[in-house]
Amino acid sequence: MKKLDIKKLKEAYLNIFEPLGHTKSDFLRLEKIISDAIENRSEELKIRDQRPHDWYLSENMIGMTLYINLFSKNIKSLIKKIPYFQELGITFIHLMPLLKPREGNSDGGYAVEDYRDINPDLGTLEDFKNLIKKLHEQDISVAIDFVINHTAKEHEWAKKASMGDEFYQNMYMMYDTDEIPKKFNETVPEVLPDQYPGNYTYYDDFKKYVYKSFSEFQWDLNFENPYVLEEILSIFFFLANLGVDVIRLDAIPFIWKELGTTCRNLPKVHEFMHIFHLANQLVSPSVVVLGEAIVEPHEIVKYFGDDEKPECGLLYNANMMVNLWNALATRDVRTLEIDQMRFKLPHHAAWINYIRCHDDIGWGLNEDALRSFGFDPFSHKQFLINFYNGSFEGSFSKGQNYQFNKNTLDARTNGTLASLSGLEKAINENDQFGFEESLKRNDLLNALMFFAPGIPLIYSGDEVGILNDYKHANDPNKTDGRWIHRPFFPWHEKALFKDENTYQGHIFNHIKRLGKIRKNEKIMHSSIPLTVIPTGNIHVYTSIKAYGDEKIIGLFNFSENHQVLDMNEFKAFGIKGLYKDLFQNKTYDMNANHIDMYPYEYLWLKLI
Ligand code: OTU
Repeated sequence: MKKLDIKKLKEAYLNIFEPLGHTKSDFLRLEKIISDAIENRSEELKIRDQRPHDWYLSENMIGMTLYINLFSKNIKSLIKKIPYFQELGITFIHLMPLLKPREGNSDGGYAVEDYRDINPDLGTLEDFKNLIKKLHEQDISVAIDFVINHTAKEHEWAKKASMGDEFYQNMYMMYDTDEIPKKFNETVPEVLPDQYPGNYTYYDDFKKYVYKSFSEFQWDLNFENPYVLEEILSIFFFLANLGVDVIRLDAIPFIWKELGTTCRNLPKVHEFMHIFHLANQLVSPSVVVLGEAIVEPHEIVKYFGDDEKPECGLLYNANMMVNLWNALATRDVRTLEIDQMRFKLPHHAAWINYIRCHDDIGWGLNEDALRSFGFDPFSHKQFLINFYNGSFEGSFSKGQNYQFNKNTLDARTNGTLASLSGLEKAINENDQFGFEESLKRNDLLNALMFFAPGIPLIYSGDEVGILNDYKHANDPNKTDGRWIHRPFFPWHEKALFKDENTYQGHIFNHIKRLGKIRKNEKIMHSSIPLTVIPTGNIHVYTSIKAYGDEKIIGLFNFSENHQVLDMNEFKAFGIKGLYKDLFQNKTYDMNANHIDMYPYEYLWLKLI
């Protein structure tokens, strides 16, 4: 084992656990777990570990996220779909929760009953290992979820705890009286105020109050207990040793709780993330930790850590996701311009860029920025909620409110990319102009997602313009509103994917082209940040990526009107001479006085 790394790990461990009364001898148990995991790592994976440590920063990375059962039924049949991924240029697949969930409603698999087994509806561990092998053979890397904040209340530990076993009760946060739980409720915001208000549940059969952040059946683990970390890390290595390339740690901001706080993003969470990084380096150094932290913009970026103290390798760029929708509704790109995508990140870090995912859109905009542009954050959020649920006059969107709070009027938004950006409404109203505009909006958002530094991640179905599914609630396990944007994949429309005259084919082929062009340009490597060019036009997001002698300018018109950009600002950035649009091969003379842009047009201009 690398001595230096184990020393660092020990320090990080003792930082957390020494004040809680644990000692160096407790650390020996963790050391043993690590040496066992190293031993269990196959020779094949050890060879895979030798690939460049920053493999996931490559411009080659194009991601897709999908539920196996919704996409292809099960793991075996997913293998048959590999050619589909190849045709689209996908090189990275995030498989939504596939470990054995509780029966019935499992929050889409985020309530796990057994982390060491596969959901029997999807297949077996052997099937899964075989799938990984097949994907690796085609240079497609694989991410899976690891839900570390909570287990299902049917997990073996939880069952033992509810039968009175104290050791297992200590794995969770359980209380005899409601004194402490009530105090938590005073400062901890609710995630699911609609269905599961509050942060605890009382169980009469075993007379305990149990802490839960999400649903009643998802019990939070107690990270103050070193045995929890040991179990969690040994499962992490179990998953890594199956051959997965990326492990998505779910809901990380929630794992550490302290009375009197919001129990989100506390400093200790970062200590734990650093521990994950160090332990991973020891056992499975080519595996990447993807942190799921959908929190305020300035809190998200902290989960990368820094070069000295790295944490996650990948994070969701939730800030950009929200700003994209904001820009589309307002036709104003100013919040996008101060987005996180322009930051130079630590060497090990990259964003996952996405337009929407399996979850709702939470309107976590940068409030200071909004105020500085003259928007009142509260009323602006109300505008966005109503714009995207379609009730705002002139809206093109067909989303739905999620977790609407009638006291605060707060809500989040559900809907597929196509339905949110106008396609569903246009089809319903037989509106040809709206239809064409909605495709342009779709293309624009995808083009910016592919241009931004980081890995573009498509939610399966959005590449063929999938619309909202209003039938989900007929399934008693799918009453949660987020199922509206998690429909079955429309294989019955497959013939249309190749026909550019259909919306399915139009979007599909556009994504294919974006991927091809991106993969061809070294400058699309995730380590290369972009710089915003302040053109004075608030409708066009204008930015440049530069690397050595290479330059690419990205221009994205978020309005339905023609726009004219004054070239003076460009000159201040040393931009002159001829540039070629990578999509239409059209040449642009940057010595001219202005550039004209069509409604919703985007350009990737490369210096020639
Ligand atoms: C995650 O989301 C998953 O993505 C959800 O699908 C799960 O339901 C949930 O965890 C529980 O496992 O609040 O509304 O900052 O925003 O963890 C979604 C992180 C969520 C949270 C996020 C959570």
